[in-house]
Amino acid sequence: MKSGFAIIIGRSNVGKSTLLNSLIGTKLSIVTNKPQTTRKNIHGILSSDEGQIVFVDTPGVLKGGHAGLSGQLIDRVKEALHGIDVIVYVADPTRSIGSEERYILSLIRGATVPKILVINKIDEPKKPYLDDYRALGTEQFTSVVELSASEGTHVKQLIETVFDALPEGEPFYPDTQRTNLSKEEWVAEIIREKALHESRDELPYAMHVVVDSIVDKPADPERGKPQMYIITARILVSADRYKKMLIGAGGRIIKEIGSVARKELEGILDSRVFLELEVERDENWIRYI
Ligand SMILES: Nc1nc2c(ncn2[C@@H]2O[C@H](COP(=O)(O)OP(=O)(O)OP(=O)(O)O)[C@@H](O)[C@H]2O)c(=O)[nH]1
Ligand SMILES: [Mg+2]
Repeated sequence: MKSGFAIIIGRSNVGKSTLLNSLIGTKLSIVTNKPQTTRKNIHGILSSDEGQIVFVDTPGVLKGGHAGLSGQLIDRVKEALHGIDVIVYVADPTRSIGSEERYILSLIRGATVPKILVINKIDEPKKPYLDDYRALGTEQFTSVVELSASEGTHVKQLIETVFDALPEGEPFYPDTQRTNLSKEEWVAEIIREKALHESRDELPYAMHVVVDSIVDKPADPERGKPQMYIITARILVSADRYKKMLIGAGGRIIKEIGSVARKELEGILDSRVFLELEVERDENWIRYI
């Protein structure tokens, strides 16, 4: 049996979280078209006859952005690099190799583990920088896999390439476990994804979601009651003006966020969900991430 940790690293928006979800076959990590969506290192556990791969989705490296947040996120990436067995570096061939790429390459330069370059988004009709990344792959990586995380093309090939690179070993997690996230953390992420979709300007960098409780009410067929989760959550923002933006006129925005999140949670949890959502000002939210 093989086992080990494979870090998924790359600049913001290249599709690292989309790839994690595609590798595991379920939605563990949230995805948006905004940079700095992922904020914590999320383990996606893949167990098969060959062994176990723990993929670690990390925050995207972004130059600029919110100063405090960016620094904290880079620290997370550096933490995730410790004790790793394989590096999966994700690149986007629609964007040129820039200072962010050079910075990440410098972070992994000294690593002695196998390095796989994933060139993602091959479904995109225009990939002007494809040859640049292919050249980078030949120069600095052990192998290169071109794939589409969103369409699932060649994702299996990546799994095989990672297994080939892993050492022999025992699994780290029970083989039915899919992630290191608690149910509360995962639900908070789903809500944050919906809030990000609804928010513009600097709001994405001024917001955090906390789930305070999840009560699981088992089904009661005799009384005709289905299984139900009662979830209480808060969206924390750093200033009153953000609170106003998230609530919207007559509560329109927060209602929309709650309703879209509830529907998605019901689908994934295969249960009724009652979601109680509030917006609260807390200028110290960044401490909780
Ligand atoms: N066309 C295309 N788009 C993709 C693909 N994979 C991801 N995307 C899109 O790229 C955007 C960013 O995806 P994410 O998975 O959130 O990217 P990320 O690298 O995790 O971003 P951060 O967490 O902010 O670092 C989203 O709009 C995705 O839908 C792909 O294979 N093809
Ligand atoms: Mg992400």
